Amino acid sequence: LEPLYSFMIRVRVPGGVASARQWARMNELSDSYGNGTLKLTTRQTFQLHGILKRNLPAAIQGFNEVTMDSIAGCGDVNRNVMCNTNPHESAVHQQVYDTAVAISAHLTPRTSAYREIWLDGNLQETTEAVDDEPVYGKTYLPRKFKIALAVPPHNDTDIYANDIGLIAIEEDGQLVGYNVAIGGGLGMTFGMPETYPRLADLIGFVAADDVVEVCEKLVTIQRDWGNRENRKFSRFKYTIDRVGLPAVVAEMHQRLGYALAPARPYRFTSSSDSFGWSGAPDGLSHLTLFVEGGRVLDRPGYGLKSALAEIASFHTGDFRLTGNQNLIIGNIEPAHRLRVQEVLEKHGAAPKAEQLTAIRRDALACVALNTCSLAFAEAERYLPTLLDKLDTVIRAHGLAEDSILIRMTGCPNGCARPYLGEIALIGRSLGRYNLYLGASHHGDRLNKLYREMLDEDGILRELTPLIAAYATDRETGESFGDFVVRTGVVKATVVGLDFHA
Ligand code: SRM
Ligand code: SF4
Repeated sequence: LEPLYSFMIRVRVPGGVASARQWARMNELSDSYGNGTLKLTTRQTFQLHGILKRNLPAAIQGFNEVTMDSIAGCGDVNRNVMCNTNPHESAVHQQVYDTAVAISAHLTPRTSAYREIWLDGNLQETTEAVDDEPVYGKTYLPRKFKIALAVPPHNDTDIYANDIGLIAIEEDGQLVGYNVAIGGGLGMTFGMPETYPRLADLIGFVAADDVVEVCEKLVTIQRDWGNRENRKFSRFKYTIDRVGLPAVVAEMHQRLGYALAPARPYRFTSSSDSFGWSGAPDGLSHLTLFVEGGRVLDRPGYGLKSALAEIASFHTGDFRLTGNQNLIIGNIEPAHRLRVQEVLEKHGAAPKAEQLTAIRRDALACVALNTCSLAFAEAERYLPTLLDKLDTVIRAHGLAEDSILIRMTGCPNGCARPYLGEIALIGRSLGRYNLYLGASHHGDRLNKLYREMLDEDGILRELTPLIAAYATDRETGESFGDFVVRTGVVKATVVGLDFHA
């Protein structure tokens, strides 16, 4: 008798935008085959947990009916391409989103195996034609590869954490191209200082029309130069540190046949989401909802999942998954604005952003226990409880509206991008966390280890005096991360190789 295996499936959503029909289908599939919840991930995809092995084909066929798939959700290929989500935030947003979709389409594996296994239900002898992978070749990549785009001043996709980060450059209201940053990646292993998180380095500017080609060349360099002997060192960041950034850039110029122009000026000011309504009340509007831990569910008194399912039945716009595990109900037509609000209120899921502290609104936690087999400790299920306690300290010091990025993961792989947390808690063992401090508020400086193996009392004991000092001694506009670096609580991490120093 075979054990009752259950699986997680990740569904790719380039740029995070799903139609109302797609949302409705994902919602149904999570009830029919999953554990009744939808997980919105830190890379703007859906995850369904608890799918029994026998139900995998039906679930995958269900995504396919609404033109969604799980190709490149995982594996040694380019993963979901991230993009800012709120169309209200920039006039060039649509063009940047179109670039994200174009990069995703260009780098999605062509293999027909997915269709044969999951959709047609009959594995055929593959032919040369269907197995032709123009970018990946026969070997695919040594490891996963990640690309994100952002439109300044919003770095809500944390572009520096990606193998390729693209920063949209606008001039006179027009998109002219992208600054290109390469070599970001966050995973590390405890006890192996040769592994480290690293932020992407800026290498130049490319015109909008050429950006897909630049991504392709960089992917092929990693395909050809990446370490295929030890997966611990096979991400692009290690390739770059092994051969040197200038060598990678020179090779890219050679493969392109031209050189990138110098990077153009830009400025990021934040990496969190802006909550509540935006857009024009008499035109299309957008509502950003806080989704704790990215988990869409119903529980007594709080029916977010039911509310969103009802909204999907009449909404003519879209659902936008943010890189901070939140959700934007996008492009709401004027006639539906009130109705959306009423449905959310009826289900007890209306935005209460103003009642939450900013630290909670901007928090990230990875899945961790009980579905992630790599977790040493809790994250998604525990962070809300810890935040109840931290909120008391935050409110006592008048910091309820001050955004401090707190991020928790159950292991050092970095799925909630903890190394970019102004405060980060990374699981070491059940109930014990390493505390990291001092990342910048907008994602361009890593944090640093401050204390090890803290339990909850230890976490509160360490953080309480730092929060109190921040409230009284900070300079105007100074973020918590900058404050702990300026006051010498931790040293700034300047480059990835300094992370453990
Ligand atoms: Fe992740 C592996 C969940 C974003 C770095 N990640 C996993 C697995 C699949 C565990 C496994 O391999 O068995 C987790 C599934 C848990 C579960 O039960 O659902 C998992 N990762 C997640 C998600 C769902 C976290 C979340 O709560 O939102 C995110 C889904 C992303 C997506 O939609 O594609 C997620 N993972 C990330 C990120 C953040 C990002 O991409 O912006 C990172 C750090 C960035 C990076 O890649 O450098 C990340 N995940 C990892 C790693 C370490 C990679 C490395 O280079 O060392 C692993 C382990 C591995 O690949 O061997 C991993
Ligand atoms: Fe699992 Fe670790 Fe990723 Fe959390 S950070 S989801 S514990 S692999």
